Amino acid sequence: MTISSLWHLEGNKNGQAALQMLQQQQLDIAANVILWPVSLATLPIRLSVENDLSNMAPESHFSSVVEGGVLLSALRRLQETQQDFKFTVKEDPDFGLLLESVNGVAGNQHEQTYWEILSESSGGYSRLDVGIGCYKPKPNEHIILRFSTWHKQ
Ligand code: B12
Repeated sequence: MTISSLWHLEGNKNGQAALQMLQQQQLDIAANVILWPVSLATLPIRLSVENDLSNMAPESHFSSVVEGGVLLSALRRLQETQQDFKFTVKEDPDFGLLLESVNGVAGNQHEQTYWEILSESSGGYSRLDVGIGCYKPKPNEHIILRFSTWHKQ
């Protein structure tokens, strides 16, 4: 719609009605843009579960997070869709959510065991520097939940 055709519409009664309709349509479009929920991209991730301490066969799963979503959401999504994947968390007053157990195996203060969370890339492993409630996985990241021991220093 050019300025000259708008001017032409303003000049007569039918034109004014058409102009009002046009303005209403533009308002509707603007309202939809503002109110419509934006669907965020879904990022696939791979999740492995390893427990060498009790000779369990390693498991490999696929899950996803929305863009900017945290690892906890990928674990929840997996738990909802896979019968053989279960986890529990414990809330820490300082650092948020601790991954307490995976598939019924829980970290134990007395035995000094815990679920360590790693990221694997080209065969190299790095420990996540925050917990599952804060960590934002990257697309196609390979996360490993490994049952491990810790030692008092
Ligand atoms: C010792 C220690 C551990 C030990 C705790 C052993 C024990 N039961 O005593 C172990 C090895 C289990 C551990 C694990 C992890 N830890 Co740690 N840990 C520490 C450390 C060095 C000291 C904590 C402590 O003893 N405080 C003194 C006691 C008296 O206070 P407390 O409140 O009772 O301490 C408890 C909490 O700190 C809790 N805890 C320990 N680590 C973590 C991590 C998370 C995410 C949560 C929710 C709770 C938690 O366990 C302690 C004992 O119950 C701190 C560093 C620090 N500055 O605090 C890091 C620290 C808390 N850990 C950290 C991290 C990242 C982890 C892991 C996620 C690492 C990983 N990638 O696997 C895992 C947790 C994984 C999971 N299952 O969710 C980060 C947390 C950062 C953040 N903002 O989230 C810290 C701050 C180290 C850092 N990067 O600077 N940890």
